[in-house]
Amino acid sequence: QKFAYAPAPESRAVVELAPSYGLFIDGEFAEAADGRVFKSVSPSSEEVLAEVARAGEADVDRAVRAARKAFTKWSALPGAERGKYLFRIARVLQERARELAVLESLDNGKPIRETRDVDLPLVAAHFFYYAGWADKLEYAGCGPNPRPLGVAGQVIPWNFPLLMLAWKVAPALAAGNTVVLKPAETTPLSALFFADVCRQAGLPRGVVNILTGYGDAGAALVAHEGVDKVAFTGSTEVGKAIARTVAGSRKKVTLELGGKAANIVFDDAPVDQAVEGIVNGIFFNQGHVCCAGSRLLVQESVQEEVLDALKRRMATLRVGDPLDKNTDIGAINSAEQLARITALAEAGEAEGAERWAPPCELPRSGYWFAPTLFTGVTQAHRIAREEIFGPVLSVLTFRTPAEAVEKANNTPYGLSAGIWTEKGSRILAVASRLRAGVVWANTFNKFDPTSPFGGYKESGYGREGGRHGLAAYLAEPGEAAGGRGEGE
Ligand code: TXE
Repeated sequence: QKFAYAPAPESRAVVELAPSYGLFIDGEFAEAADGRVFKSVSPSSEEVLAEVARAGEADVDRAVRAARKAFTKWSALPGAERGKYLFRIARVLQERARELAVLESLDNGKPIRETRDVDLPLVAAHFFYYAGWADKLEYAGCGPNPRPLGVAGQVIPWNFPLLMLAWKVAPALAAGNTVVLKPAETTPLSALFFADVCRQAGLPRGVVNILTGYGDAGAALVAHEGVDKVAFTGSTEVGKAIARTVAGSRKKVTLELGGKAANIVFDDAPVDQAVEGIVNGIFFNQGHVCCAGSRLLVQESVQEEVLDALKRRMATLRVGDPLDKNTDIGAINSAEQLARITALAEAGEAEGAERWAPPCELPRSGYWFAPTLFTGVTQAHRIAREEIFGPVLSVLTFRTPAEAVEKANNTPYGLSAGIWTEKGSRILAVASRLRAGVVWANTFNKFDPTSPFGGYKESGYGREGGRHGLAAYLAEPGEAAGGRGEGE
């Protein structure tokens, strides 16, 4: 039974985990060529959930070949037929939503309330949305005879494992590409369950291939000469390395990298509403969010009122078991990430900022970090400049809208920002001067498959979601032929 995988009966919310899982190549689960494996650990309990095959170069090659072979038929299908497969995948995802939500919470550490109410509904929504595009590609903005690019090599992070997969797989397939995807090493399981969803939906073999493994497998995938399009979400450092790898090749690339978003609260904002937005902005998903509102810029005149209300609200946040429906903040995804957050928080203190956290008892086993606030932060502090990617908020103040804009833009990143004010004119004036791909007004962390998402500056380039996300998987008008198929 080593690589057999038995899906849990649809009617049950529990996840049945096999002791080990294989790579998903050409419609089959298979061992890595060199037999290597690694363990996926639950960050909330440190228990080993399963052993997973670790892909190497030979497996990357095998998966890319399978995807190339499948491309010939897949890209030649009428769009409406491809759309039907995507609709079927979306339906199966909905049917198995509870099982997948539990699995994601176990493997990632995020609260079940989020996987159940945010991740899984959005995952299905992306497949429904792009299913509808599959027979309307001529409206994607790439000319009257849209053509897919070929094989997409996709590398995703661990913060929204299934959602990042959906952002990448759904538009790729709708546009007629085939896919080789590598999930992050700390969260490999939901991508493998997704492989099973594809089988259940009858997706032809080789159209989606999943390679679990580490950064070396990701590097081999993006470098493989059979890959036509690279899509990456992860750290800015790895994004830059990938950009260097593909430079000068025919490969198209989109990169969605780090962020250090400003959440700007003006003195006329309703305080309670703004506080909810601040809390959602930085504590949603333990702050493991590229667009997290990790810098609070609050107007000096209301600083005290806002911080008092924020501290009261933070004291009500429940940290603990991700499978408890009352949990607000789950586990930090890995020991490495916990070490990064801890080191940056210590740097905040060492550099003279004032640290505050509500009293909260953290579980004994697993990786945990209390919701934390730093005041007295200046722009010189590391915690104001570097992405922490954890439940840590740095508070800065401003006097005028111009100063707010200047501080918000004073970062190498440019992914997102938030504005809290009653004045519509101020929203428009400030938003148009913020160098951020997404600007939310009187809300935060709102996602929708119809909206393009992506950054400026060191937050990467290209857009995912909406029509723009589809165009990223189509050849430009007049461009030479897209990917070639291989053999039958
Ligand atoms: O990211 P990596 P890590 C930020 C966040 C976090 C930091 C480090 O600040 O603290 O990055 O996280 C694969 N070629 N973000 O180390 O290494 C890797 O296996 C190809 C922000 O986890 O970038 C995984 O699948 N692929 C971010 C994926 O890249 C490589 C989300 C991301 O891992 C590779 C995650 C290589 N050379 C972290 N090396 C966001 N934008 O949301 C690694 N990988």
